[in-house]
Amino acid sequence: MRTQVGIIGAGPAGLMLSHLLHQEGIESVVLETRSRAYVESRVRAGVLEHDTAELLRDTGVGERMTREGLVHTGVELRFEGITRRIDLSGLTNGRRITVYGQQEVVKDLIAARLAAGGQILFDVSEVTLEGIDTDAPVIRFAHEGTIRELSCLVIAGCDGFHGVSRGSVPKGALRIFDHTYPFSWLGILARATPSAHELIYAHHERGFALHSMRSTEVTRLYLQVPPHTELSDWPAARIWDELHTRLATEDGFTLTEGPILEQGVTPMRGFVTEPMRHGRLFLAGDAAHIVPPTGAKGLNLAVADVRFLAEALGTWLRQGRETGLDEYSARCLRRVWRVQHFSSWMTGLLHQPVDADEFSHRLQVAQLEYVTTSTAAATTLAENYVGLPLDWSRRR
Ligand code: RFL
Ligand code: PHB
Repeated sequence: MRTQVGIIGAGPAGLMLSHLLHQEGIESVVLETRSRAYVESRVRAGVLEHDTAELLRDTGVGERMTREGLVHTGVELRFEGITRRIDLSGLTNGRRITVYGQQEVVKDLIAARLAAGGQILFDVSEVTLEGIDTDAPVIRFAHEGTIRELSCLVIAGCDGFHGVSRGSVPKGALRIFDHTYPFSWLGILARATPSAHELIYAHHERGFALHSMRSTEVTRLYLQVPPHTELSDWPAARIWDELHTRLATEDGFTLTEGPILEQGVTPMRGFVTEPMRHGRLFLAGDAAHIVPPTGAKGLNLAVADVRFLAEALGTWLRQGRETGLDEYSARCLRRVWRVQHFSSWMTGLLHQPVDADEFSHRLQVAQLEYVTTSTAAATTLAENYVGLPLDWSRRR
């Protein structure tokens, strides 16, 4: 097999890249270890930045999102039993977020690629990368019982944090920045009408809690829990009790319960690979970086990476200019570190530190008061949350 761009991974990064390349008239093949049903049902992110939603619409894959996604113009911060709203749109010239499940984005992209004749091979195994230091890289893999080879001009490593691409780079060629946060998130999806119209980020002395949603019938909720938490220690009654406690307000907020459809525990880490390129291998999305989920940024960052990559590949393959490819890593990393900072800041603002004491508690409350009162501070949160423009820091 032969193609222009060999893409490893059919998550948001790989699928969006394939879709954008198709629009530039560039061929690609996507290889995915999991089945189509699995990737279409994996529950993960839910918040699309303003520009992510616009990109889906502008490139013809936003129709269902426009119909079914929930547009939000604000988020709520809850602390000391009171709720304060951040007017995201009022503070950012009308920019907003769209609540639409990651697996819905994945479904829409897969449908669009297949309808356009795009090639996605699911259920592949034994994926290895060869010749990334040459100008003729090859991906070897097993599919339907046979070993196959995909020859390409470049490889896009979009295979997530646990993929094989990053590990294919020779030792010493990449610098890794890794930070483990001392807590995890226990997340549930419940068949319950959301208890508020907007997302609620709650600071509480027992730990952070988040109220989000997927539709008018499905609520998504998260609790800060210690690392290595076992789900077996958290029967439904305990989860709901803890959510009621942490989301309570002095004016009697009521949280609607419902059957739990899905649950999981996610460790929180910050991770960055530099550079995001080695020879003819370009890393994008979670394969290159991870952020803690408090800023709702992972999927959006993955999409920003592949926008840069699609543009760079377009100028190279159509005009023969390599400057875009050479700038790819630095261009991505400026955004990656900005988002890494924002996600770390939101995490620190809202989570109970392991060494929590009255002093740290008072500091967090003082900052929450400030962020929800000062227009300058609220604008900082708002513009980062809805997403800075793609090339917000372009050096000229
Ligand atoms: P993905 O989605 O992990 O996709 C990688 C794909 O590669 C496949 N794969 C391979 N394929 C071929 N060969 C191999 N050797 C392979 N190894 C792996 C995998 O099966 C998979 O299909 O990475 P991508 O595309 O970079 O997308 C990143 C996002 O998935 C991730 O950043 C977000 O989900 C993070 N995230 C959030 N991001 C947001 O923007 N907003 C949010 O609200 C948000 N909330 C979250 C989140 C992540 C969470 N968890 C579970 C990690 C909430 C949670 C709880
Ligand atoms: C979600 O709805 O899954 C979600 C929302 C906001 C976050 C993280 C996850 O910060």
